[in-house]
Amino acid sequence: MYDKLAYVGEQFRLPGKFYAYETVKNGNINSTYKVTYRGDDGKLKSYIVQKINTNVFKNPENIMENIDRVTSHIRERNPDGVSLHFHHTADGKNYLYDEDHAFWRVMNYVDSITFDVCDDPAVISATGEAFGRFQNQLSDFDGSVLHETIPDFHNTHKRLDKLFDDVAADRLGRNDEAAAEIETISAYRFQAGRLSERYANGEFPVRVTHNDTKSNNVLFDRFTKRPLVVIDLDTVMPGMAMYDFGDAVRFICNTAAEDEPDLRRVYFDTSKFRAFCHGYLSEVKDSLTKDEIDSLVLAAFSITVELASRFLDDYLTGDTYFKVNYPGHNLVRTRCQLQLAKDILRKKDELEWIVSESIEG
Ligand code: GN1
Ligand code: MG
Repeated sequence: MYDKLAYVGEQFRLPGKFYAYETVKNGNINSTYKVTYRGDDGKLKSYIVQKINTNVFKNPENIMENIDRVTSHIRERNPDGVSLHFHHTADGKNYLYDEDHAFWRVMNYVDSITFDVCDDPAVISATGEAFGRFQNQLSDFDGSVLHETIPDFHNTHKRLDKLFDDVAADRLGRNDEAAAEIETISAYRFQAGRLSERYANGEFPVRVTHNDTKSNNVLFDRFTKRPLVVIDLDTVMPGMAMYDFGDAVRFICNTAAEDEPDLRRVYFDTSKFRAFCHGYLSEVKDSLTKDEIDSLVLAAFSITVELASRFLDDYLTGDTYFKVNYPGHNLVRTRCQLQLAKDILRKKDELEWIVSESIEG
């Protein structure tokens, strides 16, 4: 890896001498490294180097074009904020294909912390604010100029259709092991696919959305614990605002990790939900429509079932999409997400009430 990263750094003309690198472990798709160089003045400076998974992102140049547009728009709205900058190679491109046709990019490293698990209500609320603000910053951005980097990314209805096609085919003979999960998703199918169907029918505004609002995609100031910048813009595309909300609470309100095998530890934490709603709605309560606000809780349920179906589909078809750490990892992830979806459904009334309470202030 050292040689490869040194080569990539050279192509992006990073100044100084390659000093060290470490692998950044979060992310199920791309490979991320923090690389550090020692400048001529002896000072250390770090960068983020990423290898994009071209099995998932078929046209990675399109991602870079989208990111360029979105980051410049955000910089105009918020000139004093921290922002993401991509380095260029000698031929002026913000990406590089190496000799194995792997796709690389390099960006500035922002000294910060991220939260995979978070118990502090102030930080959870600040995460909500950050994603709410991100939504607002893009409210006047023309989504039609964006490439659809992964078509139908959060079309839950289509995702579920695909899952059941693969269940019908059972190519690897893995259905038996997942029988209970297939049955649960089948029971949730109509309800979970409903919002995406209504969106396809034009019943909700088309927003420019982030589409991967995990809390560790917000960088925080180490000391003030205030949000600095929203990262991971690979899937910024037109979509439903409430799905960004839903994906964020799916991740941050889970009492356990996204792939927790012990389901007794997996709950949807209503206090964390209250904290997130507080921050998020303080930003967007006047910009979202009533229909969108009324669909926030259903969106949390829907995207949780959607992710369960994506993990399960990957399991049934041979684990080719998400990185897995052990055999059956995708099935464990599926079970965890379904446990969470079940708890969201059970607490639906309470969660709806928390949303309305947060709007009032
Ligand atoms: C993937 O790689 P990462 O962690 O940024 C996935 C998301 C899922 C997430 C689940 C392009 O995101 O949709 O919600 O895993 N990204 C893509 O952890 O499929
Ligand atoms: Mg991501």
